[in-house]
Amino acid sequence: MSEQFIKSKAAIAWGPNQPLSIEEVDVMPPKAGEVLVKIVASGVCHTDAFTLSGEDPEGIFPAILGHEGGGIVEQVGEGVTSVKVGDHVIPLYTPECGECKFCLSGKTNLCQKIRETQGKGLMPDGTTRFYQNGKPIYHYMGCSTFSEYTVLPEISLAKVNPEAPLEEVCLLGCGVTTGMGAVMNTAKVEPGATVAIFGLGGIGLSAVIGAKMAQASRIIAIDINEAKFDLAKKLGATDCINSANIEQPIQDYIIELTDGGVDYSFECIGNVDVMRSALECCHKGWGESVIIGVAGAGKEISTRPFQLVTGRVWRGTAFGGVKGRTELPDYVERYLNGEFKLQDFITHTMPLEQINQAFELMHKGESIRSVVHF
Ligand code: NAD
Ligand code: AHE
Ligand code: ZN
Ligand code: ZN
Repeated sequence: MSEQFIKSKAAIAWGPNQPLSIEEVDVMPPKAGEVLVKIVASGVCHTDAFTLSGEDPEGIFPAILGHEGGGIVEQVGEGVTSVKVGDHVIPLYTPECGECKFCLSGKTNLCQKIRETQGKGLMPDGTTRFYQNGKPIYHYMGCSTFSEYTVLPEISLAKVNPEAPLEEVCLLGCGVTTGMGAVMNTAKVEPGATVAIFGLGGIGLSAVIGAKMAQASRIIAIDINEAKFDLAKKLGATDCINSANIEQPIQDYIIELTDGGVDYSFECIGNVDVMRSALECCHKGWGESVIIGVAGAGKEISTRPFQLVTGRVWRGTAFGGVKGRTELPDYVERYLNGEFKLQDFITHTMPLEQINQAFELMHKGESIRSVVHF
């Protein structure tokens, strides 16, 4: 263990379903190709709660969660050329190396250069940069933004315009980019199309923004928490449905409402039953359903194959299909140009010390996004 570590305040997840514990950790300096980042703010995404719940097959403890951050480069390791001290950056859980088979394919944003070690909570060299009393603490999704200081591979950083407030554009590190990207990149919703969006958290509401931008003619927003409907309407939803109040299967209801089904649907919850409804509410012959929600270990999706034989398409998306290093800076520019707002999403802000409240608010359905600051 190097002696040159710095001290950092961090929220440690010691085990499944335990509250995060704010403690001091030792952060090792960045190795070759790595960057030390001072995190300014981080959103709390449902995926953080999912992993903390113990449902994530890749969940590993003790770990420092958080993957929706914004920060400033503090120190660079040997050979790092694309960022320098003082640059404003957004950590990427989907890196972009530009040279792996996936990056070179031009068909996906799922760079696999460091996926194996990232999934084990480690840096690409197979070790961690976080320790406490000499014992390792694991990284999370290659980001660990619930720490004042974190280390990331250079390929996992998008350099963004320093004029953008990191307390807001941190949301582009996951939720908002995922929802908008799913609509515009993955589904490529066209003007006039009809859209159904299941789940109106940070992801679903961002999909509503994407659908409005794509000039969808009808944006049907579905949730079981009606408190989400005002914002959904403000962002462009044309219909809001509380699926808990519908007697018939929600897919049948939507098919009736839309003369045969929607052109595109998006599942933004992580519920495999709703994933089925989302597929089956799509129009025969061409309707496409995009899975965004993350389902727990052991869960499987099902439908009658006839649904696909008759032309519906089932697909999924990670980070909205966005290539982080080359495309995310432009999302920040579009935000700065006023194309969409982020403040609408930030229902709560709090210091890191109160991060457990962010999880409570999410579970009670009272927040869209909580942003913790350092
Ligand atoms: P969230 O908790 O903020 O929102 C989920 C919403 O779904 C809530 O409004 C809730 O009321 C609603 N809901 C729950 N059960 C429902 C049901 N049966 N029918 C209708 N609505 C229901 O979560 P979020 O942060 O918006 O994340 C949503 C999902 O997307 C999570 O599974 C998360 O892990 C996943 N996610 C995936 C990606 C990706 O790249 N694929 C990125 C970010 C988040
Ligand atoms: N580790 C889980 C899967 C979790 C998952 O699907 N993560 C999404 C991002 S969610 C962001 O909030 C993702 O990008 N997946 C692609 C990838 O390579 O992880 C499991 O089931 O093992
Ligand atoms: Zn996320
Ligand atoms: Zn790659």
